[in-house]
Amino acid sequence: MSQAEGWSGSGASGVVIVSNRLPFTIHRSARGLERAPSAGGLITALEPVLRKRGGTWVGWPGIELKRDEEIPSDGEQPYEIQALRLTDREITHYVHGFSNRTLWPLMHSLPARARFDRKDFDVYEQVNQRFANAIAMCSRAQDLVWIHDFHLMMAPSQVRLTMPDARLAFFLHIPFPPYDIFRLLPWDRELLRGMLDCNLIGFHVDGYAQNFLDCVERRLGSRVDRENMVVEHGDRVVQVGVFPIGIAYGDFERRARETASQPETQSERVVLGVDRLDYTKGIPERIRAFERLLELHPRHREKVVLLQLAVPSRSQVAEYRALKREIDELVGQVNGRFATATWSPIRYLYRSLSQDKLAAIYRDADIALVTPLRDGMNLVAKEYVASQVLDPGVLILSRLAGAAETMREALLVNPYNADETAEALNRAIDMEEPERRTRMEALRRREQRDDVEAWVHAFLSTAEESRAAINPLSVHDFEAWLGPYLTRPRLALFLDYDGTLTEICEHPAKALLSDAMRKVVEGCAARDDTDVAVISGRKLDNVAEMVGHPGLTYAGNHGLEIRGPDIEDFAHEDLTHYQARTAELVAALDVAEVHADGAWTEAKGPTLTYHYRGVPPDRWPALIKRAERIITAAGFQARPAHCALEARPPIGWDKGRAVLHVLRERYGPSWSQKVRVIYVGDDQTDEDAFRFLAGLAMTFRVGPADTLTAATRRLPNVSAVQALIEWLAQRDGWPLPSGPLGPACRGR
Ligand code: GDG
Repeated sequence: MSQAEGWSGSGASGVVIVSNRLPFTIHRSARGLERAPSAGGLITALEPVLRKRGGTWVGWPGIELKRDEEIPSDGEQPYEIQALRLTDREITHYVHGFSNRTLWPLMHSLPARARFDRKDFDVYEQVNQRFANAIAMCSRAQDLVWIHDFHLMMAPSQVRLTMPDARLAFFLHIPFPPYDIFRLLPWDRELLRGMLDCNLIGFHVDGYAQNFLDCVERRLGSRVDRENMVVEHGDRVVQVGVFPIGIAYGDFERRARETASQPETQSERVVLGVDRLDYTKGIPERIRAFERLLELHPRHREKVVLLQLAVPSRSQVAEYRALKREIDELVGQVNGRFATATWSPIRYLYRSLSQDKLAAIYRDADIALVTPLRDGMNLVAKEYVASQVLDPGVLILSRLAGAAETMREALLVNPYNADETAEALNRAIDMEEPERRTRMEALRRREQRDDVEAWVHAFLSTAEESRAAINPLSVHDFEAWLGPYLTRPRLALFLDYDGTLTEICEHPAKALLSDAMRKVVEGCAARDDTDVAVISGRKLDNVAEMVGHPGLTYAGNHGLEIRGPDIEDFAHEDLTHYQARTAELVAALDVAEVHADGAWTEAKGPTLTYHYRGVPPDRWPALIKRAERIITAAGFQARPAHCALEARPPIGWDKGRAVLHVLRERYGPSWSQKVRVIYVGDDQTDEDAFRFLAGLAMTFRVGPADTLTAATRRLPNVSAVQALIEWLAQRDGWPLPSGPLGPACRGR
């Protein structure tokens, strides 16, 4: 038995399913609170799985419950339920706001419908945090936590904070749009980073996975290996996979065999549409295509009907109510135009049916017209196929549904093209039995084989087995990133010191340059087309001494003092003034006793660093707050750094401005035509340079991916920096080592 089969509620390791909605929805009625099955593809797919295997389901019951209201129990619940209560405000901003009005249209490549509202996003983040808390409460270390869909894209990071070793997996049920759509979201990087805190991320089709990888590479600067579908996220490697969802095929087939015909399908030939009432499903477009059929091929009048079933959905959102009105009117228009005394072309039902009835209707429909404008997968197409147990019908399927990637034997159409869809309908109505049978049998075989159990098994086996690894950083990566960029005669290479050229040490005096790093930096400096500058928060003399190479440019105190070949020595004009004031600041910090338990201050002339690395982490927030207050009161700016606070003069000067100063001094005002710039740093203070140099340089942020960066790319650690500098030292003309560079570039 594989590990995946071993996941069950009773076993040592279980599965915790997390989705916005629980598999049931609570309704208030005269009899009190009642349960009803939830609608939608995710629930239809996963509920039978948990029913069979056991485990826990974390989600929201779909209603704001009063404090004293308990969820009615269902005697035969074969798995645990962890119900999350959402307030009215959370429902407004998290469900109807960010999930339904921002992400849903954007992810379906309909950005004009998307609304971007900071408040909605903030509440989305808070509710994701609440889900993360609920997950932490009900899962054990060995469980697999499987988070579902766009409502919960940030929950993984929040789980990771409290359970660093949790086994987290994510599946997106809707499309992942191309880069130029996803980047429209003001918080796109936050969501990408949220997902990347999982070990495995699954999509329905390869196109969505590729779009995701594009966004990760271009928006986060992470290293991506497309061949193996893995992403380097700080010191972790994340597996991305393609898992096209299936349906409970056997269930549908059985229902279709056992349920009697329904009145809705007992007369003319039936073209069937079944959807949640949603603008992505293309219902108005479908009605127009059917109208077009009746215009182009009048012989079908009085012989064919369009039976459209629409399940009420998101009716709290104004756009969905408007869509309902649009469909009502359209149905009225078409029926008004073509109806005769004995025939109406469109039969429209706005309600939910039982699965048995649905299966019987699928079975008896001659044609399924499944034409979403965009759809992650679309289960209706698959359910129709599974229900074709008698005379086989014809499936017409939108090319823009994920299902079209595999259901090639369907008649594929562009849902925006009414003429094309009308012609496909005409062809389907006339299709002879042998062709219908051939197409349907092929479709049925595939759906039977790739059913929902197979999907769950494939996903869980990958989650269990995958020990995602990424090829070590190699010359090919640097060639791809920097080859096209290094097109000027000279290169100016700016390097931060602590955490970039050396590991961060307990005490700054211990952060010595390794021989190997020294060798590659010197290799770069020895080239007559490359100028190296080291730019640090240390004092100028100190950083120059630590590196110890006379030919380099050095910038100390975050660039307040600069010295180097071909530039006049520079000291910012306010240096002396602030030098005097740092002494007062040291005294103020002393008085406030923020030095207790191993914190200490390092006065560096006009700036000061307050180091709290030696203090137990639970005391950090209070100490930081106190130190920040004192620093600000003394007229300095308090800026976060690595386990430290920097007190800097508020004079609008930072590492970014210092870099520009060096470039102008050394190469003149038109420096950008002569020189290419690379900047490598690991610290928050380097972010000033990354922001300043955006579009003007290639920038690298070193270290774990636990914060956002403005840098172009990320490097995981100091070894990777060494490999980069080695590549730069040996570039063009020099013999390049093949394969991995330097020592192992993986995390230490
Ligand atoms: C999301 C993605 C992806 C419909 N009417 C009734 C009813 N339904 C059921 C169907 C089907 C489900 O609703 C709809 O599933 P879809 O896949 O078509 O669409 P979404 O709800 O948008 O689902 C989608 C899916 O997640 C899974 O990953 O395929 O792309 O958007 O199962 O049968 N069920 C009942 N009565 C109805 O009247 N009982």
